[in-house]
Amino acid sequence: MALRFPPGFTWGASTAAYQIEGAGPPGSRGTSIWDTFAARPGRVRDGDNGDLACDHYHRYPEDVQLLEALGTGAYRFSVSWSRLQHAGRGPLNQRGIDFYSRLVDALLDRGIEPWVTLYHADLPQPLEDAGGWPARDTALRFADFAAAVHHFLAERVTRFITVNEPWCSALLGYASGEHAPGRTDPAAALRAAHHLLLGHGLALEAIRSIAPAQAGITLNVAPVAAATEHPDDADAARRVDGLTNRLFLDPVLRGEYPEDVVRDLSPLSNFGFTADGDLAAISAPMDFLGINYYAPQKVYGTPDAPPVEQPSRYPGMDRLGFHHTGRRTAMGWSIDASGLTGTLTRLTRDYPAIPLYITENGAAFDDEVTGGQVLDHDRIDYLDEHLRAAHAAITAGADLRGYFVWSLLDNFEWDQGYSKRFGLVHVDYASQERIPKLSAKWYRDVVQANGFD
Ligand code: IFM
Repeated sequence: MALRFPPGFTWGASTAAYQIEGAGPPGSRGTSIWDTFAARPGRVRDGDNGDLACDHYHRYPEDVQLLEALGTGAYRFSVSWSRLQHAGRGPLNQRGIDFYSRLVDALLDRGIEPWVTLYHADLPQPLEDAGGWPARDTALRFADFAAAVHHFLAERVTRFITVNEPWCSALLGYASGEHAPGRTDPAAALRAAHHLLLGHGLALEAIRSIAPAQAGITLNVAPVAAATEHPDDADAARRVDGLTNRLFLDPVLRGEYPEDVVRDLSPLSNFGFTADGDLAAISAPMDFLGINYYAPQKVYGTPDAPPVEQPSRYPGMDRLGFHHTGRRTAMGWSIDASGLTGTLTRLTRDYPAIPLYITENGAAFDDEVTGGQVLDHDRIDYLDEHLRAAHAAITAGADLRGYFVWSLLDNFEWDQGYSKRFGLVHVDYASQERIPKLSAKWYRDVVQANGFD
């Protein structure tokens, strides 16, 4: 069925610094927690790391041309904190400023609006050594960094995302240890979550003090359902929804932590890390909320739950089963676009009056290059279904203003290294050749039509 998005709808593609840039010339980037983590045996699949990645540092002109060919009016990328401040504090490094200036200018020359994410997973290692996100000072350092970045970009960039997916940085980084810095300390993970949110609030204030900007945070929001009607499963679903979604949405959009989640977590923490004024800073009005959507989750909490599929990411919940059913991506994640409609309508109902952007949505598949082509019909199907689901939410009243595909390029998928390919553009990591996949051509047509015929 033909379908059109609202006039002025933003179309874009997303990436993140550590996942694509590579280190660049020797000495041009400080060490981040991902460099350290990737150097530890067994932490990243196949021993991969971000030393070269897509070598975007050198190849950004070609990547900007790929974006131009897609026809998207927007590009979301992150700035590397450890490139701009090797130690996570002090004046910005000139080589880093020059790199991002060149990138921003190249985008603006082609009429592509830069959407800059200020923090996307790559904390400078010296700040981790000083306590990392569980330490309050990291939030203050981040606000200084955000102000300095806005200072040099202010005349060219007006769209900022403060923090990407604080859930991942806090809970995968400090509770389950699947992501850098690889700590397994649930109480520290809760402090990290609070300080990531505080960093967001302080950064918002700092960047607005420099020049007007449109700014928001990006949260990974996922629908969580009980696997059965058993009360233990229902309670597990409530708790996981609390820890995945409401622990972040409520402070940002309501200025409070959800009571039931605070109660659940009381054996681990009394939330004494929340100082006077923190929640006011965290809930300062934003211009938009960014949503990263990939898959719904089904949760078991019964004693006879199927075995846990991963180390516990949920502080205070050690026995927990997750199931992904039906069609899945190469990540093993369920494909269920109705979860996106549900997420957007839930946000509209429970947290009204905030414009929404899907800042990431996409899927990894085991793409094959045949005769110089990648015919990724499975990715096209995934994107098609999710865009239709997003459109259904708009029809139902969601104030959705834009959509960014994850990702422009195949890239370093964190603990999965280069084994998972999310890009619209295939990257041959040995030669660094880029091949736009069939999905890139498909997306170009969607962008051009502002929908589907
Ligand atoms: O690659 C990541 C990205 O860095 C953050 N959101 C999820 C993507 C896929 O896992």
